[in-house]
Amino acid sequence: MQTIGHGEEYSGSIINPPISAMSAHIHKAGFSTRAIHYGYNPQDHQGALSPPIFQTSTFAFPTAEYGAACFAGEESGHFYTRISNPTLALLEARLAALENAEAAVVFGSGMGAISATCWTLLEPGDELIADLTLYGCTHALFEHGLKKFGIKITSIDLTNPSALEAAIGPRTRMVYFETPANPNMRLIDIAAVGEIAHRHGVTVVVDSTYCSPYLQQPLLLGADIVVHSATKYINGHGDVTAGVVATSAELAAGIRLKGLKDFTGAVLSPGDAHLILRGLKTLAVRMDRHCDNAEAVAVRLAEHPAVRQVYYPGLEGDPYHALSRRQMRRFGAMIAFELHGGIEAGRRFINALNIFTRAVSLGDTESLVQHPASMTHSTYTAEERKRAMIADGLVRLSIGLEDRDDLLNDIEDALSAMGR
Ligand code: 3LM
Repeated sequence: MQTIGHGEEYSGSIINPPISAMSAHIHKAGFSTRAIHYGYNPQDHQGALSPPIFQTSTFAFPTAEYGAACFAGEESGHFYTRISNPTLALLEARLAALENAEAAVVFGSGMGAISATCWTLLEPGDELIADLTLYGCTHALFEHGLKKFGIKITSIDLTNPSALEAAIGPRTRMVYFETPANPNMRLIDIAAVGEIAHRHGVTVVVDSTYCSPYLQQPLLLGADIVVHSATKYINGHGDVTAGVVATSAELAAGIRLKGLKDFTGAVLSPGDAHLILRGLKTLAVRMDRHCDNAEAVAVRLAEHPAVRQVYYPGLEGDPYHALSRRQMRRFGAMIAFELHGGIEAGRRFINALNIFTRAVSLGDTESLVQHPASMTHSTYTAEERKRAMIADGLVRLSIGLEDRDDLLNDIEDALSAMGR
């Protein structure tokens, strides 16, 4: 039973009215086949190859009784886009299929997805245990938002999962982490954390933005909820902000009816959902090319005498190399590194690049470069950054889809120019 008014109940059928019948062969198909076909049959839409965009905020009720039944949860039709919409429902079904989830809910941003999840599942007095390193705005949501409303935030080093056993208390409800972590590329063992958390009835939330569903599927490893900034690889073209939560049908229904509908209102535009559906079709080929380029860049940086340290799990000497081989399909395309000359050298390097674009965000076709301490992670105090292991001199690269040699040459040239 689910109600759209003030009712608390949301078990039973999720508000995701049936979309095109999904034939079993698509459900079991490979990743790209699902990314291209899942949940859509052109014959249901006058043969249109590309799914129509239902660019509407509201839906007409045939009768007053039908409208009331929708609000009472007795009818499953779409009736307001902040709750559900056919274009959003298709994207949700497709993303759920790619994450091996029962259901997904999409949002107008990654922060919308994360806040809706937290506001839905946590109560004042509850404890959230988070890893030491988080994306800057997630850190701000936890430290400045949730804390203000009586939720206890405990930060521990989850790269050592046994620390979790000791940290869990009677009010611990959620453990939250990114893997790989933005920006310092620490990796966390999802299965090991999940095993400990579940022994204590604690919900495991993984932000898998750096991987996209192509490189890592946390639910298969034991996580309960996976969140993404779909602004990044999932869309992949730098023209949309979006987020997604993929989880069980029951949790997704709660996050939709509370976190999305009432607590954040962070709804995604149907037009943007359409762009993401288009981006998803090439996710696998894009990710493979991102990874090919990043592997070459990481090796080149690691060999360069001006470079003090490269953080990339694909490098054999990286402390997370073995774990990345276990839980990721490939090593991803985010690289962090420090130069011997520290922050000043880092700034000179960033300013000397020509093909890399100086911009925050990640996962786009364009290679991007930014300075976490003064940009994405400037929500941390200097002291907090130290604890989170975000060095002041750290430079972050999001490796794009340009020709590999052009990227390598741009980096070589910038490293040489920096010394002059
Ligand atoms: C960034 N990150 O440049 P949106 N989770 C992770 C993220 O990296 C992000 C979000 C959630 C960056 C954005 S910084 C002002 C630009 C791991 C975003 C939040 O709300 O869709 O931006 O997702 O690292």
